[in-house]
Amino acid sequence: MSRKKIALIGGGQIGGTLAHLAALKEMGDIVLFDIVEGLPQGKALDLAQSGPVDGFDAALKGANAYKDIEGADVVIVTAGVPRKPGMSRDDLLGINLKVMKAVGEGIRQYAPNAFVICITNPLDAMVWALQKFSGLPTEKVCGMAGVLDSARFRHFLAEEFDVSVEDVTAFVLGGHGDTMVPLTRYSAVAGIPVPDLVKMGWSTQEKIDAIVQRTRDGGAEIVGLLKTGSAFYAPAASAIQMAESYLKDKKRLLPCAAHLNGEYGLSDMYVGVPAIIGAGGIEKIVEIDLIGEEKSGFDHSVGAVKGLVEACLTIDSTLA
Ligand code: A3D
Repeated sequence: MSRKKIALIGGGQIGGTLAHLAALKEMGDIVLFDIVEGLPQGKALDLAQSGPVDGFDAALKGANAYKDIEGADVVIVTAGVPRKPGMSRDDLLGINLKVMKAVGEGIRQYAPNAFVICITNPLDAMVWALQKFSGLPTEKVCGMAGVLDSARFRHFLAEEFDVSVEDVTAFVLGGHGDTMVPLTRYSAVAGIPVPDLVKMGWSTQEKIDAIVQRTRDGGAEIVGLLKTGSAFYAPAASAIQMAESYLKDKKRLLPCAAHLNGEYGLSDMYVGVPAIIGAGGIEKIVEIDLIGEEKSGFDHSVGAVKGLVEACLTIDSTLA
């Protein structure tokens, strides 16, 4: 059996970390693509030279031509620009939309059977545009944001409750922006919902509210500290989890930006929802009950994503 092929479009901070994780996990042979000459080649060579030390067998190749991604099983897209302090994710729309066009055309030509995971921001609008530009089936194109936002929520909850992160599950849905919706009712420690833990005196509602807000601001907190770019370790780990679920047909139920056509009352939209990822790509979208502030928060977030999609349509009418 030959190895799987993983193509990483964008060889920057997240792209390089993705390549490292994919190699360590022996997920397959890896092609790191970037428009900057030398950057992906240099990173690929450096990573390949860590193979004898870490004991992994994977071919790593840097590339500046789309032909090199030919036949990829998984494509993870981070091409574009990240935000700097003071910028919102939405400020990246114009420049990253052009990048999605080039990337989508490259995937259409050379990797039409791949499972594609987009990470480029503003996420929900960029994955929507990438699916259109690539022409791939909607169930084979999704966006990574919910796994990361939920991981941030899980980390803060684990710290608050002083328990292992492994025992904390959490859901953050909606668009990947200031309007994202961390759902405390669907978040738990070993199955005990967070609202019950508050009643049991493990924390207070005020502290949980502060954690919810810190989760929403999780990306900005890191941008403020780094000053030169945005988070990359946790975003890369999150996309790798999604890719593994596809390659190993694990059927993990993960929050991700999935194409909705009727689900949650929305049509032709990408937004963060719980979905099962298996060998068929996004195999099932799980419609959970949202009540009160959960529902209004989700609707508000969907409204923000719709605004970004409209902005894409204004910039590029071929998307209509
Ligand atoms: P960075 O380190 O700048 O890497 C981006 C790479 O893309 C650079 O090496 C560029 O040369 C390359 N690039 C630019 N244009 C093209 C093109 N047309 N074709 C191929 N490569 C190109 O950024 P990063 O890795 O830190 O972040 C990448 C993206 O992920 C940004 O848009 C971030 O905002 C986004 N991001 C999303 C999340 C989510 O949770 C959704 C989290 C963190 C970052």
